[in-house]
Amino acid sequence: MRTQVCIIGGGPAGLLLSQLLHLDGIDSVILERRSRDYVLGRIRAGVLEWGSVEMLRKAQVGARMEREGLPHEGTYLSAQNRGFRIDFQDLVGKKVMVYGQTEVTHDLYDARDKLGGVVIDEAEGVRPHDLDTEAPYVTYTKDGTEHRIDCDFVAGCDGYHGVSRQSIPDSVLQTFERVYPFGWLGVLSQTPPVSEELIYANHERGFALCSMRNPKLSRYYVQVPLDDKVEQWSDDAFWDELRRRIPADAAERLVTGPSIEKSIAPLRSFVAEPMKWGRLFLVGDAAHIVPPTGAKGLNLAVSDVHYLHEGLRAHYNDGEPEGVERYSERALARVWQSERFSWQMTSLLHRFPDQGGFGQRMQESELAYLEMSRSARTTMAENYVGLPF
Ligand code: FAS
Ligand code: PHB
Repeated sequence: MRTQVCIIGGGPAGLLLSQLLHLDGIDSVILERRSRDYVLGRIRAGVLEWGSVEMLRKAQVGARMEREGLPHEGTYLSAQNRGFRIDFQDLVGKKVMVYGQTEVTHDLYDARDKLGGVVIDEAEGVRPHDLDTEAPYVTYTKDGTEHRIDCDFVAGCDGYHGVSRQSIPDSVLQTFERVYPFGWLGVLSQTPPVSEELIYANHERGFALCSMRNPKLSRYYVQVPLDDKVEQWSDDAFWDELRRRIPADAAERLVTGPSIEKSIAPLRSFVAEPMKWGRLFLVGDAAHIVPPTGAKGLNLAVSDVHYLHEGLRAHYNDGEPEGVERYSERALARVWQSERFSWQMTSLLHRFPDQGGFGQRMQESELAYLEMSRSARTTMAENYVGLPF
């Protein structure tokens, strides 16, 4: 088989890139390790920057998001039992869209099917070859038969544990990492959200987040020690801990119910440089990870797709090589801005084992300054809604 762009990974990055390339007449094939049901069953991100909303519209994937998504013009932060609002619309004239990654992935798969996109799932042993030549190719096994795809470029959209980043020689690859000494215990429940907008809560017992997927489906998180196991947390224990950490008025309104999904995710900041080597591009989680505090993970995957799609379109349709050649430089500039913001939000809102009383007071005073200072809230809003591409 031959294609112009071979995409490894059928998550949001791979699917969105394939869809945008298709609309520009550039053919691609997606190789996905898991089954479609498995990919569609993952519960992950919940907030889209408006730039991501516009990218999904551009990809002709925005219709259900427009109908079912929840535009949010602000968010709440809280500390010491007091909440205050960051008014995105008033401060920076922008908003975000609450629409789950699960739904985005569903919509992308539907769009690829509608246009006859080629997504090969349950592809095993995917391996890119000759990436440092002008004739790369990718091999994989499906139903016991080995296959080869010849291509012009390989897009590594295969996430943090994928094969693409490992294909860049150690002598070339540089990585930067910070692992946080805690995780997030997340619960999905078919209950009405406690608040119209999200609540990010700083508390001396640890961070908590009140989010949602729709008016009948809530998503909550509490910070837990790294060695906690999800089995240790009954639903009642989770709800009791969440109530302790959010403002009393919200705690009183909280409607609890059985968890329909409950899991613990570790938190890390991670970046691999460069995001291009030979004919290989790293895209999304294959190149970087952010702690979910700033709601940037999925949005950074969309950001990379923006730069790579623009570069490949100029290469194929205009004979312009610059976008492809400068992909890594351009994508990384925005990656590091999101890494900075996600690290700052995580440092501000979580309880660190060694921070002591002084550290807690520093966090509380920074939150108090955010509440009193319009310019501080404007900075927070500008970063949260997403910096320009
Ligand atoms: P993905 O990991 O989504 O997709 C990669 C795909 O490649 C997967 O389908 C995988 O099966 C496939 N793959 C891997 N190796 C392969 C191989 N060798 N061959 C073929 N296919 C292969 N972000 C937020 O903004 N907010 C959140 O709340 C949030 N919560 C998260 C919770 C968890 C548990 C995790 C893991 C991530 C969370 N994220 C969150 C980040 C997440 O949303 C990612 O940023 C987003 O999925 C990135 O999309 P992709 O880059 O497409 O990577
Ligand atoms: C979510 O709804 O899953 C969510 C929202 C905002 C975040 C992280 C996760 O910062």
